[in-house]
Amino acid sequence: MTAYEMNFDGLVGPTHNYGGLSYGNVASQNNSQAVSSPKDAAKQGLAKMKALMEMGFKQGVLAPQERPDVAVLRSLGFTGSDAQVIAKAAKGAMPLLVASCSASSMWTANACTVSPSADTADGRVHFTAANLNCKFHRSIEHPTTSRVLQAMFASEKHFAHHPALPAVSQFGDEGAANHTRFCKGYGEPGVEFFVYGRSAFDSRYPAPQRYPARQTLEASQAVARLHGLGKAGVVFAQQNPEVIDQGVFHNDVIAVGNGEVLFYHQHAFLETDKVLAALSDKLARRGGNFQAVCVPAGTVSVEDAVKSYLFNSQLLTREDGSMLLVVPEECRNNASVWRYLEQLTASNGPIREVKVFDLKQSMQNGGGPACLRLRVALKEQELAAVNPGVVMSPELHDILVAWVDKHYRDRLSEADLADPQLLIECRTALDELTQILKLGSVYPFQMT
Ligand code: SUG
Repeated sequence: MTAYEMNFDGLVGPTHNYGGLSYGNVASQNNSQAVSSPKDAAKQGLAKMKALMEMGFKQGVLAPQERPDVAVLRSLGFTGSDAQVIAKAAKGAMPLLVASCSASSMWTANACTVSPSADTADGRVHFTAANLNCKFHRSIEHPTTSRVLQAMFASEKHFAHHPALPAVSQFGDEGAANHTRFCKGYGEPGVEFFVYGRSAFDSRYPAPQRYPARQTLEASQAVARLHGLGKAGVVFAQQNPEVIDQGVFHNDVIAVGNGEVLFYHQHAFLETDKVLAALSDKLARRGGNFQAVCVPAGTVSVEDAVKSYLFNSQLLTREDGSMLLVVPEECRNNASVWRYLEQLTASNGPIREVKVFDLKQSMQNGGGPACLRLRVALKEQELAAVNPGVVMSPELHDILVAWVDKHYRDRLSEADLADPQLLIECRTALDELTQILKLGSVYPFQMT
């Protein structure tokens, strides 16, 4: 049976800015208050989508959210017209306005966790929206995320949608950023790998000291239950708390998997040998031959991994079965990382090619190639049931570039977020976008 992995990249929204909102995410903290370019950010993302589409990979696009989120500001007690709500927040509580403007939904690896139909009890593709409740600016994403996902994957015959888990820290869930799937073929039953940072209820699990662990074991277990994943097809592993304290706020900053391959840093996990043995054993029972590609700390330090985002890469299977690694330009600018990559692709291992992309606007907020995409493994009939409006094509790419040129600002500073005109610009742009992507009404301003 033919099946594919399709990547749905987040289209960067018109309010992309550097709010310094993510404590524990080094890039977000370091670039706080820098002037952003929403236009460049969106175009950098679209260029990656186009390049991967042209290489023959299935590519889709996930729409951004309505920002500023005036409804959230109202829920916090700001009143009056939309313009007054924004003005009052700007005057009395700038951090809340900044949070309500974040374009963070661009990192669609955090939109939800996806389990392909070959793994689930009812044979449908399951989606659980991530509550992202560790950060206020991200915790407000899931209601719109759920509506957008429903509009993209509407067929109840093929797709099942679950709302976000209860929004408390015990069930902190960051979606696919802490989830990888191993399989022999995308349409065959695989092994789903859930990586958590701490346990909410069991103090035997060591927690990081400095930065928050966003994902809990209990959230990962709940998602596995909701998706109807059998024990044989699931492995849970704890992230090494020491790397969280060095800026690895999601597992996809230190490991990436695809097919039968796990590409990871030596210090990524706790009890690594046990984790690898479980993955290898369970994948073998599914007919797969697990391959682990470990990057030793002596070759690439955790600090260099975080700076370069070596592991926040897309690992993609080419037609000949070998793999391509899509990395951000920061990898080429890091001597030890680039040396390593040259050796890696020259060796006899599964990863044979590296492609470099300029994603600087997203990278400065801690989002690399892997953050920007949501992977959905689909069988032929499921692919046919995806809303065709969100499937990337040369025409759609050109339409979206023109749409960005028409609506996006070249520069955005914190002070600009208080401009009531920005809200009008965003709503105008998004109204047009829902028509381009054939999503129907998914934004709060379209539903009143
Ligand atoms: O949640 N940055 C995001 C980056 C998410 C990256 N995603 C994955 N690793 N999958 C975050 O920390 C920064 C926003 C700001 O500071 O303006 C931010 O939200």
